[in-house]
Amino acid sequence: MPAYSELYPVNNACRTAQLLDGLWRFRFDPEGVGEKEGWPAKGLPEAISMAVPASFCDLFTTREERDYCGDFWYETEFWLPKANEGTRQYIRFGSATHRCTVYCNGVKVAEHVGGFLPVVAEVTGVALAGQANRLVVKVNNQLDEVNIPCGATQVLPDGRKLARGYFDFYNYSGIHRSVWLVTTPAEAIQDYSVTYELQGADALVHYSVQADGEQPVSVALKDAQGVTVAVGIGREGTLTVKNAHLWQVRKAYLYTLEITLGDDADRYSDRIGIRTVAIDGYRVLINGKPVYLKGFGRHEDADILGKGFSYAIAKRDYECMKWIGANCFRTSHYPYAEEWYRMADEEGFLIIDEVPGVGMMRSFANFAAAGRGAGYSGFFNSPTVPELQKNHRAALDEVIARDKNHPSVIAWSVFNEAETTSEYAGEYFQPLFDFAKAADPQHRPVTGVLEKTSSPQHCKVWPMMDFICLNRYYGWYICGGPELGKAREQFIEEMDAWKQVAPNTPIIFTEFGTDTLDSLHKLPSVMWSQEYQNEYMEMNFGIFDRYDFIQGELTWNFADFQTAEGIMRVNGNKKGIFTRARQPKDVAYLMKARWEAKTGK
Ligand code: GCB
Repeated sequence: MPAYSELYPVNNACRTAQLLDGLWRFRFDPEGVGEKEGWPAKGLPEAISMAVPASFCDLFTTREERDYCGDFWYETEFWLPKANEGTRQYIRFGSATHRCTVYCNGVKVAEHVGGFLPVVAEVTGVALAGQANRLVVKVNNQLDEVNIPCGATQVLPDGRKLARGYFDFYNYSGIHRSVWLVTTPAEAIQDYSVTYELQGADALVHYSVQADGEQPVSVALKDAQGVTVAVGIGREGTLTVKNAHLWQVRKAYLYTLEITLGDDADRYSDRIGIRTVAIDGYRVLINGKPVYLKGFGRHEDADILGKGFSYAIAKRDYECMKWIGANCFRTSHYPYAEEWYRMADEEGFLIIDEVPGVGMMRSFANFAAAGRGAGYSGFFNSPTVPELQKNHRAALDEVIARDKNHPSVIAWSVFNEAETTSEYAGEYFQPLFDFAKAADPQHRPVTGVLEKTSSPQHCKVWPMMDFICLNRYYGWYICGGPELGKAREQFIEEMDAWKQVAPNTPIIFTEFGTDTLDSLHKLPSVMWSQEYQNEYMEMNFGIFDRYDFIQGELTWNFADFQTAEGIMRVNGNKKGIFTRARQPKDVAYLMKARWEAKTGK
């Protein structure tokens, strides 16, 4: 478990959660002089204003600022009302990309590595009531091979650093998610978890609560009308819910779990959904019933905001995903803002929750190498691998702690397109798979996402997976355009090989797609035209329907998104089913017709 509580901030009679979002002070620190010059205590000299939450990148008008790589600093102030004396106080960042050090009134209060999970800094005793408290954060967005996502930091002839990801999304950086000032009682509820068992029409909810001190814990479960349906006493126990309303795919039902410490010393409430997840042969079961996964690999990505969270964008995206008949998405290639999961809980969407285990193949265009099955760079036999593995494991630990109670989360994805063909990769991943399985109280399926080289014959990791995720681009990176027929044959050949080795394991396609310009129509089709995107999809759907063990199709990508510059990218990746402005390309109507008709297999 991470050293701090991952509980999402709430306001109630015992706790407060105040958003610190807004315009903060900001400056770059290319020489890394901030600490030496005393910025944590004195504040940032010659600072400019900066929006929080947002990526800083697309708010600027020069290339140097947009592509800035190195240390950069944020500063704001916050007040603790005098009434808060006797409480414990925390500053909670939804994320800071990719690593940060947090200072309050000049005192270092937290350090965190990993850009897509919360950072919690306790400021009790450091922040003073009845005065303005200075909050200063140093963030750094360099890439290397010991942190995830992996990449390199190049130094240009003029001395500037440039982040070069071994991955296909722009290295958006900044404080991407909301920042909260949280107060709790001195003795507080720190965490809770729930697991479910279905017994006919009834359900058993096994709960466990972690809290400070020795005070007794009680819990109450309320239905959607606010009626208490079960109560429990003790830090662990089982609630019996008669005639339980199950949380179902695209038909969510949420109960509220209310936890009380002592005689109202602390309270915490959360919405939970009663459902089970299991793999049975080649089927994925939710509440014991098979479900065929339909949807997307996505990104947190939008014009101007970069990877900054916005409820407006998330709302539009859920409306588009509902319109098209989707039921699932993968948080490619990193854990998303918590609000995405809370909305999925309400909408009944399924999530494959991925950690930033991406870029584990040394190449600046590994999407192409991977797509063609050309990649082998000896990535996992480097001496720095133990340190990488430690960070990778920490990300799994933190994501499971953060997301374990979401009914929407049905699986953990340990990596995307790692170089899984060496013995070293097997040794690297086995402990991570074991860890993820054990750390999750619900023991959800654990998976990873395989590129083309990770064939059934050569991949060392697929036997560790509860279901196998494949990214395949037959008809795009392999045999595109006039060779679409040949692409189909090769695709069948590969799927027959999978059928030989794993006929009883579900296969989910987690990527397939074509770059497509919404401005380009062409009869007959050419690659990049909307017509070609349709033909490619029809070919892929034909393959998916041929095999029983293919139990899901999550296309790449929900929307066009920003990447690094290069000759294969036209101001970003254009494989969206929707444009970056979230308008449908022609293919969206094809997918809508298919997905609305397709209820299972
Ligand atoms: C992949 C990667 C994804 C890329 C995609 C592409 O295999 O997993 O990050 O964006 O291919 O479009 O090339």
